[in-house]
Amino acid sequence: MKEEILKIKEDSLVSIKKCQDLKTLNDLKVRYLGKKGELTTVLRGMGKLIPEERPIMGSLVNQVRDELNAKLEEKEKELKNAELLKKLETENIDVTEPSKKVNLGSFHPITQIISEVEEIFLGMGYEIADGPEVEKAIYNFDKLNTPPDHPARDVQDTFYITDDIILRSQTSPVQARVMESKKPPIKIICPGTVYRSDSVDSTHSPVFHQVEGLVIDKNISMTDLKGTLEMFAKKCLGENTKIRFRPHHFPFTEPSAEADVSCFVCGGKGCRVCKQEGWIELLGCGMVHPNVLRNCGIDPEEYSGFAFGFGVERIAMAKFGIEDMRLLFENDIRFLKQF
Ligand code: 2NL
Repeated sequence: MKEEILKIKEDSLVSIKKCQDLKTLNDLKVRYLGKKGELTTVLRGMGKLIPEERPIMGSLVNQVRDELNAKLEEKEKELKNAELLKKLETENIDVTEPSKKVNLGSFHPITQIISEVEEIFLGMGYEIADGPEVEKAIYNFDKLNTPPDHPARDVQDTFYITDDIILRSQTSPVQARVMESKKPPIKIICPGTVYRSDSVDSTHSPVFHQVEGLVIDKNISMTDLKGTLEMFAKKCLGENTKIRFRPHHFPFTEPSAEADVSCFVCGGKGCRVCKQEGWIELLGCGMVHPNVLRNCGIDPEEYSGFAFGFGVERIAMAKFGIEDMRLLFENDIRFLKQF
């Protein structure tokens, strides 16, 4: 029996030593130490021995089993370690490999102009206000001194939802709402989308963008308007920009004017951008009509104010040299990537 045990010991130690993977190692464990394993079988045969030999053989089997267990454990650690090293070697990451190119987007030219205008006016102490695009006709027209028979209110020119509810044709209704809800001083600009029933061509779109501005306080005069808009023109189009005012008519301002700026491409000599004029029309403006103030709950004897408004598409087209307004709405990446 002793020889048998020692043979098992020798065989198993050789097998463990040669073993190359965890699966085989587990098979070896079952083969030698499992319930039906070789060593266990020997132990079962002890009954045939003479009583004096039993404890000797028993202790030998235990000794061999302990040694086998220790060797198995040691080998298992060794194999697991080797497996990990192999994994680390094959699954390594080359951090020097060039990465995939990320396609960074950019802001739409209209968004860029609006942000730039906002920065300029925030810097002059203005607040930014907004309001509904589906608006009551009373805010879009009546309160702004534009009565029901005014041509701008024709269904040819404005989108009607009902007789009283329209898509706003300007952002002034936002300003009317602010005047109603807040005591002067008021210094706001209102950028936003506006709608007019125009056919699409290279200079018209039924959906476009506007920025309007409004200042109401005691003793506001035309000089404040001129100084503010000159400052704006220089900050927006360059410090050498000159500005001129021409008389005009708007229902919501009196007096009213349009302001032109010297062409920022040719400086006034005449070029393609200013159509040989030397000047580019920038915006409409004026002193807020006393009727408008009254309609919005402000006493025109106590307060006065100025207002202005311009189309963002027109500024974007002039500034970026875009010749067709439709390009701003088609969202062709090849076009947008240029800004
Ligand atoms: C233009 C002209 C203008 C205003 C807008 C305004 C607003 C209130 C009161 C008085 Cl609440 N005026 N806005 C004034 C003058 C001109 O816009 O050509 N826009 C594209």
